[in-house]
Amino acid sequence: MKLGILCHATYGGSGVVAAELGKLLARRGHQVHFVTVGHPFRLTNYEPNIFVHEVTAFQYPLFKVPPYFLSQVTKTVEVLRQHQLDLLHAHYAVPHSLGAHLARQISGRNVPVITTLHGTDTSLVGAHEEFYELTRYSLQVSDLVTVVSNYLARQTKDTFDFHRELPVIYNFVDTEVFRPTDKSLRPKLTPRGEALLVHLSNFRPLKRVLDVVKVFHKVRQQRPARLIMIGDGPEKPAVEKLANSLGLTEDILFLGQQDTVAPLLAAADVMLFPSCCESFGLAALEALSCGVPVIATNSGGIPEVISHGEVGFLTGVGQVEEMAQYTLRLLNDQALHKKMSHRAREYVLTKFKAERWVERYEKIYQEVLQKF
Ligand code: GMT
Repeated sequence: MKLGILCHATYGGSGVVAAELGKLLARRGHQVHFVTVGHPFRLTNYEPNIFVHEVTAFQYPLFKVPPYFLSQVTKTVEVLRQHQLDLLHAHYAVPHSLGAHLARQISGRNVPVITTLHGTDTSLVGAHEEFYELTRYSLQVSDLVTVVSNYLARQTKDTFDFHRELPVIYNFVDTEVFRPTDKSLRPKLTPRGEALLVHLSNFRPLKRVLDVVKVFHKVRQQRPARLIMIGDGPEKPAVEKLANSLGLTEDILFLGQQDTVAPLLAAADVMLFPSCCESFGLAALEALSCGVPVIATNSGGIPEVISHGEVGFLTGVGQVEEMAQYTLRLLNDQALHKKMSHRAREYVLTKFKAERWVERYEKIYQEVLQKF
């Protein structure tokens, strides 16, 4: 098949899923064309069958900001025609679903549009009155809408009064890249052999990054430990301020955005993932694949990813004390940690291995094309 993928190129789960999906589809022999504003951050090396069509900013004094959306539609029209695409797959409803729909109308190439919802596109952005009607319309004109968890399916039905089928295609992980064995960075990160905790996110308020520091503070009062914070975003100044006021600056490493996160995750003992609302939680899945148990909340789709007591522990949102207790339990009981770490890896291999879910997307493409 010749596939067009519209996705965000910035750091974030939806862009990761789209990029990883494209890579694996290309390896299965499909031709994959990304149409993006900026270069997708997980597509760093050349891969056969992958083509990236970056949208260029159209500058004109009349425009306060370049109309990227229109340029992305134009680029998609061009790619649809020139490469005779069979299908468009929009990741993240706003604005890609509408963009794909407009491009097919303008191009005169009547191809199916599949929209994959990732969470914040419907819960925060799409549900906002600014974009509600536009998002609802985009879902209606898509030939198929998929979601990344059962939780998101329910939420989408309720928010948009959407009653067509919503196949759940979970996030997945390349278990060859995210693997437990690469511990090469550990001595650099914990030079004195301390326990190592990790957090990875875009530091938006819903990630509750301040809770990460509060949990770490409690753990740190009981035993030597360090924390690596991967990512960047609006909450970072507040987090740094809190770390400073608690005297933790020596023990917290703010690494900023990183292109290669697997060896950093694999070096850690426990991941802290205290989000208040998460449709799935890809970062947690990547940690589990590295054999790192996760302390998270029982909100949104997280319980579909983390089974409490098996591969990590779940608490209510904001239950900092409980999170710290679970973390300490894991750090202080080596046998328990080993058991959970092993189970986490096995669990990912059986439930979330990339090939399984990529095949599911491929099958869905074929079914949609047959019916179209
Ligand atoms: O978590 C974010 O803020 C980024 C966001 C995105 O769209 O890039 O992630 C969403 O999509 C991921 C991939 O499907 C999911 O694993 C995340 O859970 C989801 N984030 C939220 O629901 C908050």
